[in-house]
Amino acid sequence: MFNKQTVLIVDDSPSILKMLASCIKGLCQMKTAHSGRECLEIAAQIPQPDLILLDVSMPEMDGYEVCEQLKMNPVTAAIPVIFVTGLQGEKDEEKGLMIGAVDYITKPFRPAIVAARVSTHLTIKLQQDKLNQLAFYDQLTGLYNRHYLMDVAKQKMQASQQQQHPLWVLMIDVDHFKSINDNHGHSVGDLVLQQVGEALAIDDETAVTARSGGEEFVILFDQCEDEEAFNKAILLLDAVESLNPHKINVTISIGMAKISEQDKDFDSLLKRADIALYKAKENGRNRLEL
Ligand code: GH3
Ligand code: MG
Ligand code: MG
Ligand code: MG
Repeated sequence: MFNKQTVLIVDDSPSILKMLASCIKGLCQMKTAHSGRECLEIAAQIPQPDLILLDVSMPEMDGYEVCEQLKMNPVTAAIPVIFVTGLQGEKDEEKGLMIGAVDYITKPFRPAIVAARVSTHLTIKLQQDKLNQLAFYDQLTGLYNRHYLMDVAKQKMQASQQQQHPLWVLMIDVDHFKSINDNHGHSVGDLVLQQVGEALAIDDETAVTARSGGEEFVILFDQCEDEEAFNKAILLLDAVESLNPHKINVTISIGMAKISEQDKDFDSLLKRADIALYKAKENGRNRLEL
């Protein structure tokens, strides 16, 4: 789950880039950037760097400005930054740390010190990533968990109300899942949940899929008109029905609700999706209801 970490080294001097790279060789993978602008670009690309070694004195945009921009952008704000700079004044270091850098190394640097500090901050970053993984993701399916869903749902709901675009919520429950467990065992049940999770994980920027608990999933469709929302939901019914893990017939029921003016909070939208899900179960399962 956690790949080898990557450090982005940023300096306008090619020889310093080379020296820094040789200091941390073996600790991590490396990328390089020769300017602030290039750094901002690479930092936002997936897979993102785990740490940035940032020069201060560079033409066009200096390292302080680069760091400020990294910290202002939610996409890059969590990447730790270490300044590596010829500026040795107390005020320079103070400024670097005040704008959010985790460390400050002065040139000329000692290779062993660079390696030790990079290693420390990579360890902290790895621990942070593991905590985030536990806090926001479901460990069985790799989907988002209920906690993350509730956070993101609040934000999406606000944006939907402000910008007047539709938001859909789908509440999804595996049909007769208890009998799958009873007939095939709990570990096969777990495997079924993993496969259902994969089938529900829509690769689409406007969709968020979460396992909300047990054999229940919630999907948000953002900025999605009615017809598109129904079509996508029908594809999900089909995708799950065609899984057939261990030749077991698996189906889901879906309750759908669209945001309306009466929804004061996400719970009220979720409640309507839940009522629709209950209807889908009552009407025979393997179907969707509104
Ligand atoms: P319905 O069609 O009405 O939804 O019936 P159902 O059998 O799916 O519903 P019920 O709520 O009776 O059973 C859900 C079962 O899901 C009971 C519980 O033991 C099982 N379950 C919950 N979480 C997990 C899990 O993580 N792994 C496995 N294998 N089973 C789980
Ligand atoms: Mg420079
Ligand atoms: Mg259930
Ligand atoms: Mg069920």
